[in-house]
Amino acid sequence: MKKFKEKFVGDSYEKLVAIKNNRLHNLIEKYVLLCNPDKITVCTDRIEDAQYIRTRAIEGGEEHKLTLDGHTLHFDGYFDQARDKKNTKFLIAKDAEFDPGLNTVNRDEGLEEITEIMDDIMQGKELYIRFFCLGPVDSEFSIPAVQLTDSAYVAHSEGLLYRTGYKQFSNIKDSERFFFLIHSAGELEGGVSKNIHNRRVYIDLKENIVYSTNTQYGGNTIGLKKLSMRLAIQLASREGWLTEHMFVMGVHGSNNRVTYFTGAYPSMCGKTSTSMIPGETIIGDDIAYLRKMDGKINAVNVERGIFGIIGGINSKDDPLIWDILNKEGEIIFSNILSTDRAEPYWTGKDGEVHTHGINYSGEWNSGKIDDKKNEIPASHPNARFTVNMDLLENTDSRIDDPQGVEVGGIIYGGRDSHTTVPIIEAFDWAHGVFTMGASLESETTAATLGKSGVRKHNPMSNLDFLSIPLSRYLQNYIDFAKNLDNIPPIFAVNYFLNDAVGDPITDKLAKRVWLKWMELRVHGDIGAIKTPVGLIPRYEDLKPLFSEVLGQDLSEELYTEIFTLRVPENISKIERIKNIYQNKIPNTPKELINALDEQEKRLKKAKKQYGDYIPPQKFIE
Ligand code: SPV
Ligand code: MN
Repeated sequence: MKKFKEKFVGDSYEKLVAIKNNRLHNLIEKYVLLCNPDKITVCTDRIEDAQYIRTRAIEGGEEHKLTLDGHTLHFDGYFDQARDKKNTKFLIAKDAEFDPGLNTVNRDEGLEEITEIMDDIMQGKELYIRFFCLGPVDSEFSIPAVQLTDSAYVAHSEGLLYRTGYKQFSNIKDSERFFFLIHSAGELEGGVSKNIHNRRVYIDLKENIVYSTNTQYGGNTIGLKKLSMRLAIQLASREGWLTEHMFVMGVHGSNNRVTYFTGAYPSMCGKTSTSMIPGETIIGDDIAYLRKMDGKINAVNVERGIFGIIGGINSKDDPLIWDILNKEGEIIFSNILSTDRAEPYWTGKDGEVHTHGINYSGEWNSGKIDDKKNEIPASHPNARFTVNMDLLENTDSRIDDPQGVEVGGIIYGGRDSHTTVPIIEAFDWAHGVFTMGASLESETTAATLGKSGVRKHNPMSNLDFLSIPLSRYLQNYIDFAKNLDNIPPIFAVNYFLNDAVGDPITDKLAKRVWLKWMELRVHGDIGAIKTPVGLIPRYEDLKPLFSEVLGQDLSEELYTEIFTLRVPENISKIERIKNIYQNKIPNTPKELINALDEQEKRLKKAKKQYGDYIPPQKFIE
C-alpha cells in the first residue's frame, strides 16, 4: 500500500495498517490499483468518521437536505430502482455443484469481465473504506465485513444499517474469515450511475468477495445487505447454522411474557410492517442468523437499521414508522418526491396530496408519463427510508445480545390472493418446512426489476439469495431441528387473501391479531382446529382477540369466510410445487414429495366428504 500512500486522506493510512491482517491489506492493495481512486478515506468506529461520510454525501450531490434536521434524499437512476436479478450472478468454478435455475457465470470469465469493468472505474473519485460487524459484536454470530465504495450514499447507508466493526476487525480469531465488498457507482451523470449497461453484481463464493458496479440502488450496492447474505448462506451451510431472510421480533403476551418470532416473507409482503406493530418490540426486519445454542434455536438481527419501503405508510396502518418519518433524526429517503418546500412526499402519505416537485424522474407533475407511456407515480413503488434502530421507540432491549434471543415460533408469509388462509400452523417441523417454507409462493412485486403480480415459487423467501443447492438448503433445515430440546412451531401467514369478488378478506391490521394468536399457541394456551393443511384458529379464540387488539367484532360469518378451506386452489398449488421440485430441482429430499403427497391425499379425502369449499366448522372433532 506504500505505492499509493499519498492517496490516503488524513491519517487513513495509519488507520489501515493498525489492523494487522494480511488478507485485508492484500485485497485493498489489489483493488485500489485496479480501480484507481484519487483519494482514499478509511473510517474507524468514531463519530467524526461517520460525520465525514454524511458531509461527503451532500457535497458530492448524492444526497440532498430536506427541511427537517437529519433528513436527506437520495435518487437512484430511473432504471436503477430495484434489485437487478438478471445481472446478479454467482461466479462458479466448472466443477461446482449448483442448481441449474440459479444465475451463474463461469468464475474465470466473470472475474475477467468484472476486472475489465472496474479498470480505472474510480478515477477522479474518493474511495471510502468502512468496517462493520454482521450480527452483534463479540458474539458467536459475528461476521466481520469490510466495504470499499466510491459512493458516500452507500457508505452512509451502511453506517445507519450496520454495527461498526473497526475495533472488532483487529481481534478476529480466524484472520481469513471476513467478507470483502467492493462497489463503484461508476461514472455519474446528474448524480446517478450513467453506465447502467455495465451494471453487475458478481458474487465470488470462493473468496467471500462481492463486486458491484455501475449501480446505486441499495439492494445492489449495500454490500452488507443482500450481497453478504448470499455469502453468509454458504458459510452457514458449511458451519452448521442458518442465514435467513427473516425479521426477528418480540410478541408481548400476558404477565410480561415476551415470545420471539422470526418471519420470512418476500419483499413487499408485510415483513417490515409486521415487525413494527405497535405494542410489540423489534429486533430486526430483514435478515437473521439462527444458531443452535443449549438445545434451542437462537436468532440475531444481522443488521442494526431498517431499509424499509415507504409507499403506503400512513398514520393509521403504520403509526410507529409514521412517527419516525415525521420528526427530526437521521433518515435517508430514497426515490420519493421532494415537494416545493423540500418536504418528503410519497404515494399513500396522509394529508395534503402533492402534484409537483422533484422525484426520481426529475421535475415531476402528476400525470407525467415515461417513454413507454406509463404514468410516473410521485414516489417509486420501491422507494425507501433508511434509519438506525436507535431512532425507534419499539426496539427490543435485547437487540445487541451476543447470544441472540430464543426463537419461540417461525413464520412464513407470502402474497397470495386466492389459496392460503391468513394464518395457519404446521403439524410439526417437517410439515412446516416442506409444505409452508419450501412451498412458499408469492406474487411478484416492484422490489425486483420486471413484471409485478406473477406467482413465483420462493422457498423460505430466500430464493433470490441462495448460494447453495436448494436440496441442501432444505436438508440443512431438517437437520437443524435434530437434537433440540425445544422445536419451535412453524406458522404460515398471508395478508393478501381476497374474497370471492376479489376484495381483501381481512383488514390490513388483522396481522396484529394473528401474532397474538401465535403467541398463545406457542405456549399451548389455546387449542386449534385440525384441517388437511394445518391447524387453524377456533372462532371462540379469535373473537375476543379481535375485540381486544382491534376493537372489532368478528362475526362468525366473516370467520367462516376467512377460514373456508379452498380445496381446488390448494390442490393446484401442490401440483405446481411438486412439478417444480420433481422437474427443476436436483436431489429434492424425498420427504418433501411425501409431505406434499400426504397433504394432497388429505385434501382429496376432505373434498369427497365435504366438497370444494369447506367451512372450518366441518373439521371440529
Ligand atoms: C428486499 O428486497 O428484500 C429488501 C430490500 O429487503 S433489498 O435491499 O433490495 O434487498
Ligand atoms: Mn429483504
